[in-house]
Amino acid sequence: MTIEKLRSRVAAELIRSRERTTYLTDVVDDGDLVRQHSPLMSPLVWDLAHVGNQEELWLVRDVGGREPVRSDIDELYDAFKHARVNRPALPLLGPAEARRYIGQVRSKVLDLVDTVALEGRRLTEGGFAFGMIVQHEQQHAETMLATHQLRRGPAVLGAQPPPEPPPESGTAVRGEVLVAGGPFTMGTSADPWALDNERPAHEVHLPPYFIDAAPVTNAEYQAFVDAGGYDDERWWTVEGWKHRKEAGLGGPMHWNGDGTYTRFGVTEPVRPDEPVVHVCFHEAQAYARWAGKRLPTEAEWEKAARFDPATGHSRRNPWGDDDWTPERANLGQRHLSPAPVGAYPKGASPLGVHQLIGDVWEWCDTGFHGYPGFTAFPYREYSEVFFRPGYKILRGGSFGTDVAACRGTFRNWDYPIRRQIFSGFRCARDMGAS
Ligand code: AVJ
Ligand code: FE
Repeated sequence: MTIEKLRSRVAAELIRSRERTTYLTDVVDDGDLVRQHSPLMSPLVWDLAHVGNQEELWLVRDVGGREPVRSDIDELYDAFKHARVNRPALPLLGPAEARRYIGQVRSKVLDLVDTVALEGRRLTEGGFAFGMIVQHEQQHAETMLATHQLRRGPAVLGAQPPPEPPPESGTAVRGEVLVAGGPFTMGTSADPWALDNERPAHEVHLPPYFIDAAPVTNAEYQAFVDAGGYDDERWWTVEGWKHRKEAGLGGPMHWNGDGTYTRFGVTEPVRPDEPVVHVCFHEAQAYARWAGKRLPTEAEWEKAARFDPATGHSRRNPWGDDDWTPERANLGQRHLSPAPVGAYPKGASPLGVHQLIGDVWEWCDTGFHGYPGFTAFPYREYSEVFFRPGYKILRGGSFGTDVAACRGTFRNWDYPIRRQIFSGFRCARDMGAS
């Protein structure tokens, strides 16, 4: 790619992410922007100014070496200084002030996109710092979408861009795929916008295993509920059972218990063939044990998604190294739900595993850690400070994840009790186990 092309791609991605942020924050009134819809989430107006503040820190000040737009608010929007639950009590910028602030930052940044050197300095090589900020804004957009799901009251969201039917589905995808034992390349050293925790590429040997060809559906999950899975301690780990009791779990979050769920303010019958969403790691793990299976490890998930047995190489995404197109995966808030299993045959991996990218984040039974040779870049706070016990990995993105923040190597993590995120799962098992 020429430098000119790279500059216009960077600008286009910045603009696209801001369109989404603007949509998610303009569609509600000021009351809904400043209110806390759940103690798990920030007020939307905090996310809004935080996105601008990170952009100011990394692009205006660090990349550009420019004077601060505002030096008085860094502390308010530092995610490490204030837990989400405490953010509504802070003297935050109001909606109008926040919008003005992020607009001021953005106009300086668009100027930098045209002028800053994009080679020769690691921070900006290949547009990295800009890509990091695009991904950051898109990650917060998904977080804001999860906040919308927790908001009560009449529906306000439409899919963006306007609703389109998912691609014609072939036959529903069922069953498991056998992945032969052997080495594959995990992670990447080549992708210019890959974040530090995806690096470096390294070889991983796995014994043979089975992995589900599709995520676990609502109908399958319902069978676990109907079989009394939530009342049978055998299926749960000690930690999971403790949480199941303390939290009073009885089914996925946002299921109403009468065969309906409520999504973004709309109540409708649970669709049986969609991937189950809004389950925590413990629920996923209990289902898997009940089904005689287990959750995949992160490496098993990535091999199923990227490994091409014909070439021995790992692809960027299940469908290949090409960019995403709408027929390949349900990404980008184009639909406000996961799509039925089988809806994306063009996005299947060479091993025949479907819907690894998009629809629902998939819990993996692996903690968050650095790959061999990991180095924090550009700051320890993005990943390294989270390399500690207590988190579980999620892979593949959801219907609410933008393509800029999703690829076969992208790693997400959260606490195993969390389910306000768009989290589902698929199962795996050892060859030989049944
Ligand atoms: C990668 C989704 C776990 O939201 O905590 C946002 C992304 N990092 N701002 C998060 C992130 C800094 C992060 N996750
Ligand atoms: Fe952030």
